Amino acid sequence: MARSSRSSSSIRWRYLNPAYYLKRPKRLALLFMAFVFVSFFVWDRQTIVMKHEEELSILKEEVERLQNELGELKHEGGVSVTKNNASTKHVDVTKKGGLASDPIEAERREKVKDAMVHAWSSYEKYAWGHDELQPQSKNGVDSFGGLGATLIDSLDTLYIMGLDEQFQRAKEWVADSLDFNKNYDASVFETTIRVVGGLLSAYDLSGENVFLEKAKDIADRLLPAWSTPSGIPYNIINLAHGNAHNPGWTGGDSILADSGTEQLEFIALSQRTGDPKYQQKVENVILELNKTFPADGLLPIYINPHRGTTSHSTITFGAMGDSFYEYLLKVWIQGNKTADVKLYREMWETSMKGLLSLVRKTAPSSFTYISEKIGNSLIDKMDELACFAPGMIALGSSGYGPDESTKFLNLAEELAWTCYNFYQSTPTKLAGENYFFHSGQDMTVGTSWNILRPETVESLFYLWRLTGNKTYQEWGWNIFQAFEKNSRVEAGYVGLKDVNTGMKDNMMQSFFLAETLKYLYLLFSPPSVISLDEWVFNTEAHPLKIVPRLTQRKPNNVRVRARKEGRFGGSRI
Ligand code: DMJ
Repeated sequence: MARSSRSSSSIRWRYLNPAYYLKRPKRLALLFMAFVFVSFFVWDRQTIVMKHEEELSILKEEVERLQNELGELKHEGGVSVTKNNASTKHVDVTKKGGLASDPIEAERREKVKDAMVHAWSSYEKYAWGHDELQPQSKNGVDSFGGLGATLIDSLDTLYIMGLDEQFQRAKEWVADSLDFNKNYDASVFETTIRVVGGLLSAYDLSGENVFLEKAKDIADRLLPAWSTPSGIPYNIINLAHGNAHNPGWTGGDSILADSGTEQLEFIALSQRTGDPKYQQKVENVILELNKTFPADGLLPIYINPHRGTTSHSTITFGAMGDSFYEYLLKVWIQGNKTADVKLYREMWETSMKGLLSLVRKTAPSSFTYISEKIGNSLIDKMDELACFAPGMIALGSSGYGPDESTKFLNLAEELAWTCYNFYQSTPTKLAGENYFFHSGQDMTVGTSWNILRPETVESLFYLWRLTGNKTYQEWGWNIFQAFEKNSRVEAGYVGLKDVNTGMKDNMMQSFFLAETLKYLYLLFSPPSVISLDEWVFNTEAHPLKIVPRLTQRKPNNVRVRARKEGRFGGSRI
C-alpha cells in the first residue's frame, strides 16, 4: 500500500516537471494555450472593472461639479440668476444667505409667513380666481374685472416666502384660466400696478415665460389709453374693445397718479420684450408734464388729457398724487441712475423742494407731517397713503451730497415716526385713512377706516434697510400684531370700518398680500433678500429686476446683449 501511494503521488508531481512537457510537445502547446486564455480572461475582467471605476469617478466628479454649481447659484449675491441658457433663469430668494438672522427676526418672519398662508389659503378656498375675497361672507368678488387680482398680486410674495406649491397652483391658473378678453372698463392704473407689475415680477423671479406673455397681452390691451392729443392717458379702458375714457367725476380730466404710475412696468416690459413701444408711451407722459413743470415740482391731481396741462385742484402726496412722485425717483433707479434718466432725478429733486414747503409740525408734540395744498392755501391734513413718502425720501436721500442727504434722511425718519403714531394713537393700534392736525391736539383721525394698507410698513422696511436701525423692526412688529388682533378672522383678513371701535368690514384687499405682508416679511429678512441694489419695487410692492436700460435708438443691440448675458428668462415673445 505504501509503495502504491508513493507511486501515485509521484505520478501527480510529474506534471510539474518541465521535462515531462519537453517530451510531449502537444501537451506543451495545450498548456501554453490554456495559459494564454486564462491570462486574457483575468486581464479583461480587470480592465472592465478599472474602466467602470474610471467612469464612476467621472460621474462622481460631474455630480460634485453640478452640486457646487447649484450651491453657488443659490448663494450668489442677494438673489441669483443662472448664468447658462436663459430659459432656466430662476431666482433663489428664500435660501439666499441661508435666511439666517437672529432668532427673534426668524420667529417674526415665520409669523408673517403664517399670516400669508392663512390669507392665501382662505382666498384659495373661497375666492379662487376672483379678484378679491370677502372673508366674512366667504365669497369672491370681481372688483377689477375678474382678472384674479389677488392671485396675481400674490405671486411674488408666495415665491419670496418659499411657498412653492401655492406658487405652482397660481402659475397653472395664470397659464390655463387667466383671460383678459373681458368686456370690462378697467382702471389703467390699477391694472398696471397689480396685474402688469405682478406678472413681470413673477417673471423676473421665476423665469417662467407664461408670465411675460400674459403681461404683454394685458399691456397691449391697455396701450390705446395713451392715444390722446397730449399723450397723457385716459384712466379707464375697455379690455375687450379698447375704448378709453376718463371717469365722469373728474370732469373729463385724467388723474395725476393714475397717469404717472405706469412708467416702471412699461419700461420693464420694453426691456424684457425688446419692443420699445411700451416705454415710449409712458416716457412721453413725463416729457409732456415736464413742459409745464412748476418750480416747486408739485402738480395738482387733475390733468387735461387734450391740452396736457393741469387744472386747479389739490396738491398732495396722498390719494391721487402719491405714486407720480414715487415713480420719478424709481425710474431713475430702474435706469441705473444714468444720464438717460437724469431728467427723472431732476424732476424728483424739484418735487422734493416742493414737499419741503408742505412740511409742518404739530403742537404740542411736534410731529412732522406733509400738508396738502389748494391754490396758495395749505390744508393740515395727511392721508395714511402719504406714509409711503418717508420710504421714498430715504431711498432717494443717498443721491444727494452729504448735507442734503442727512437732511432728507432725518426728514424721512421724522415722518415715519408720525406715521407710526397714526397707528399708535388709536384704540386698535391701527391707523385711520387720514388725519387732521389741529393746534393743541396733534393728530385726529378723519376718515376712520383701515383697509389693511401697506404704506407705513413700506416706509419702515426702507428705513430699516437704509439705516440698519432695529427700532423700525419693532414698530413693524407692533403694527403686525395689531393686524393679527383686529383683522384676522376665520377666513382671511378684513379691514376695519372704524379704527376706534374695531368694527370689521368684509374685504381682504389684494394689496394686503402683495404689499403689507411682503414688506413685513422683508422687514424681518436679511437685506440680501431682494436687495435694493438689484431690484426696484413698483408701487404695489412688486420687485422688478434692475437691468440695463433699453436705449430707444438701439433696441436690437441691447436685446442681443441682454440675451447673451442670459438676463431675461425666456425667448423673446
Ligand atoms: C396700492 O394699490 C398701491 O400702493 C397704490 O400706489 C396706492 N394704494 C394701494 C395701497 O394702499
